Amino acid sequence: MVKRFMNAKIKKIQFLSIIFFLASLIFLLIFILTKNKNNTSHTKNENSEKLILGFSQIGSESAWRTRNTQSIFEAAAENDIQIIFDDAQQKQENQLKAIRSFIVYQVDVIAFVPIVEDGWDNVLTEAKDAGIPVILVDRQINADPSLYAGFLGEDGLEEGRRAARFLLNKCRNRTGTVSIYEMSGTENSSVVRDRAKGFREIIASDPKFQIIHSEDGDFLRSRGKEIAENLITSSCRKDGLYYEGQKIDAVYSHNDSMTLGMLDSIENYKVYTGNTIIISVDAEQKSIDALQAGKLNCVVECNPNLGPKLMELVKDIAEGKTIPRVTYNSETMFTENDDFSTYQPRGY
Ligand code: GYE
Repeated sequence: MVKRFMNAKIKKIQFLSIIFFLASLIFLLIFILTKNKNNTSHTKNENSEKLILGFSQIGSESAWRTRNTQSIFEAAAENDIQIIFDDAQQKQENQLKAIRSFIVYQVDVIAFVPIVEDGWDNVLTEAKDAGIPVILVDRQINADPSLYAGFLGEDGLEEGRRAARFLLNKCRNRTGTVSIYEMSGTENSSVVRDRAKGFREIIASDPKFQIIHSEDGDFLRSRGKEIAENLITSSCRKDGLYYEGQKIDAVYSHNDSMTLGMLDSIENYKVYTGNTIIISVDAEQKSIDALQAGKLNCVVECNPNLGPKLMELVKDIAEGKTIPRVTYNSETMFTENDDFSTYQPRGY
């Protein structure tokens, strides 16, 4: 009796052991297959016909940026190029992560808008080691030039020069100092450095032009509004804009978003700025509307429509061609002296 009971017990343990072993084997097989599948999903399908572009955009801080992104997506679709897109939410660390993920995915080309000039050498070295060419879009960087194939974007220096030339011409008959207040964009970005440098290069020709203050508005409408509000509330004057008691004769704003924010506060506080020369950069529709309404004097264009040219460069690189180190987009300027009936809709 006891023997029979023991035999039954042993058989039951053996049966359970076999079940456990089979279950473990099945689990292991599922784990391996799933892991392999995940690994392959991180790398592109080698048979993929389409060119794959990894694109890291800095964010959506302005209408200009939004149009820039749209232009790139539209052009990619027209050229049958697949985009892997990342919005960095204005953080460089997110761009570094995105570029590394593009490398893992083995995209054909990487393009990105470097939010600031420094801190790109390591990740671009990784891209170079992976054999993936890189194109800088919109902004430039301080890095070994061999780490990227070329730059496509605006000539920020010339944009700054155009703004200054307009101001010099506007004030050519004015005697006495012309006090300039500058609202600059994102600190340490190449475009801010260039727009500031180009502007200063031209006004340096006449000592009556003095920049009395430069404030970082980070290209944001909210900051432009806040900067103007601080000027207005601290001066308690309604007959113009003042900085530390000094009348501001001209405002040089590095982008329309900040300019429009400044106009918001001017309107909210009902300040008279009819004698204040306001110069802005970008040329989004709202700033052109403000120019035509007499609220601005000059709008320097910075063309966000980089998509078509970028796709040409991507295809050239993918075919092993060398691309130009620098490719500028065509840009112009709009001023109070124009025949506004000739203006076309800006599209952003
Ligand atoms: O002027 C501004 C955007 O990098 C040229 O960034 C671009 C600038 C543009 O936020 O509106």
